[in-house]
Amino acid sequence: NNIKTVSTQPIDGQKPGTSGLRKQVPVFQQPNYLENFVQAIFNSLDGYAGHTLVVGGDGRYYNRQALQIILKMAAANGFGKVLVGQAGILATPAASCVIRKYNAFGGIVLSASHNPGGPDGDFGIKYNVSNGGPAPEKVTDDIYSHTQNITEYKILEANDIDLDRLGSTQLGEMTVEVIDSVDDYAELMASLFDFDQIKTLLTSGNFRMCMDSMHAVTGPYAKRIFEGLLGAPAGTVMNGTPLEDFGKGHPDPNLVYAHDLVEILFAKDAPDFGAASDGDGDRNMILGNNFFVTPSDSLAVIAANAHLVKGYKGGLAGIARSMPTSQAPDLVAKKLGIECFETPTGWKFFGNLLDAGKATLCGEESFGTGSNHVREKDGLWAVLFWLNIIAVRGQSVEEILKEHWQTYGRNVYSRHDYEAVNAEKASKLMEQLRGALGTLPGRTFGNYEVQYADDFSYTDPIDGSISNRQGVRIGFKDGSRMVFRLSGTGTQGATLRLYLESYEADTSKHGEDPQVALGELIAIADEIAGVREYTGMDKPTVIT
Ligand code: VG1
Ligand code: CO
Repeated sequence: NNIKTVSTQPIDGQKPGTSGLRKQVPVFQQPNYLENFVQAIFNSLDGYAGHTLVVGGDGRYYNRQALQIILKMAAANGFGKVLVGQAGILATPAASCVIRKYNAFGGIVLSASHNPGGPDGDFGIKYNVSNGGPAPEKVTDDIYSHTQNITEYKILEANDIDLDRLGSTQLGEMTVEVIDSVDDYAELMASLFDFDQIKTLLTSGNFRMCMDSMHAVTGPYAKRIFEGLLGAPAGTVMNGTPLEDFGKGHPDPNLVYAHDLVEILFAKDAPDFGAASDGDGDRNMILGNNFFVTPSDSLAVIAANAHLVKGYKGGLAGIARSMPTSQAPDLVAKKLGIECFETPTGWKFFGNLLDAGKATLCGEESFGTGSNHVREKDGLWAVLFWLNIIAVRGQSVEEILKEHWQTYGRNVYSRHDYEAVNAEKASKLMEQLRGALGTLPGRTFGNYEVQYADDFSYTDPIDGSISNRQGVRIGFKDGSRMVFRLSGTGTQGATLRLYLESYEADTSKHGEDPQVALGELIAIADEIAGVREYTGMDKPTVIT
């Protein structure tokens, strides 16, 4: 047969981060770089012979080439079948949906999410397990150790597969089936949300929405769902054609990078609702007319209103949020009498809680929200959830938020990112901070007295696995918090993330700009950690 065994050597630095292996495209294009990592994934797996693998990506530069390599390697390594999205496209939540629906053994998702794409941009690859979610740390650690010991990889010598034509083809002993990228996902959405009610809202003539797909993967999904199934006017989806370089943009749905949408929603005659998603479709930003919804608040509002939505009428088992996410969801959980779990950053930590039926909704401050319908965060799901809530309540985004704050108080929140910092200096900042933890409790800074200071450690309540050093948190007597951690998704230098939160019960202060409300905490963070000194920057690169 045509299976070729190629000898190779370990390549340094193939350690998966918060969400898979992400590097600049030229790094992935080095001889054997991708092949080594893919073989390491396969070497770490047991019992997949004859089973199904799902593959697809966000359509960025190098997606198609990488897919051809992965298909031939999957065939050479004994998979029975591969399901691949048409044109190589599968949004991350859609890949999760497909893995679950067809009981696949696992999946490979090609994406560097919100990082820019193109020949000089980033590329990424991650492995998802049979529940449809990102591989847990135990698996990613195992993959990493295989990359350090690899000696050969297997690949089938064959012609490339036509990824644009739907249907099945034989690749050696393995079947490749090119599937419609949207069908299964759209069907799942229709099962969770009241499409008739949302359609009535979108076609009523007095509700306007705008969805920015940022030239990234959700274009075809958003067009089919909003403009097709839900009857929104053509043009509702902007930047809706996936491009290999995302139109040279930075497909990160926040107030800085989703500027096209922000301009429209913060104009005088703005539409009622705006949303954006990221490169691979798992993040979302929700905007109202001249109004921004903080992701942590979005999770809290979704939880508080879940009983209004078809797929969640039965109630929530629990909520889970990442540690740096604000405590707004905790307040909703308390009122509902359900548990709110606090996990490390990264969606892989939600998998066990979802599988065990302990949590129904999950979210992160980084514009990620999702539920037990798949095992990834899901951008368009969040947009549909909001539309469904609006359709039922008949209120504006701003009204919904203000009522929410009236009921629960407001968790004023902001994240400050310092990007492309010298990696050594960033580690030094974290080290000195860790060293000072013991000295902080009891100390007073201005109006704030430190109650606790620690480096977050998480014990998974389901399998007992422990993850240490997940971020330094400093909590104050009045409930305010700050968290420091280094990003695990960047590809250049280090990114320092500073997360700030304070609680405001006084309704008359709910309109205040978070940067003002958090002003003193921001100054204290600098005093404690020496942010400006170590980063050499006097202000953050991005504020969300
Ligand atoms: C960031 C976010 C984290 C998110 C991760 C993957 O990680 O902070 O909340 O889960 O990106 O999201 P980090 O380590 O850079 O802080 V995505 O949409 O990039 O897959
Ligand atoms: Co993403």
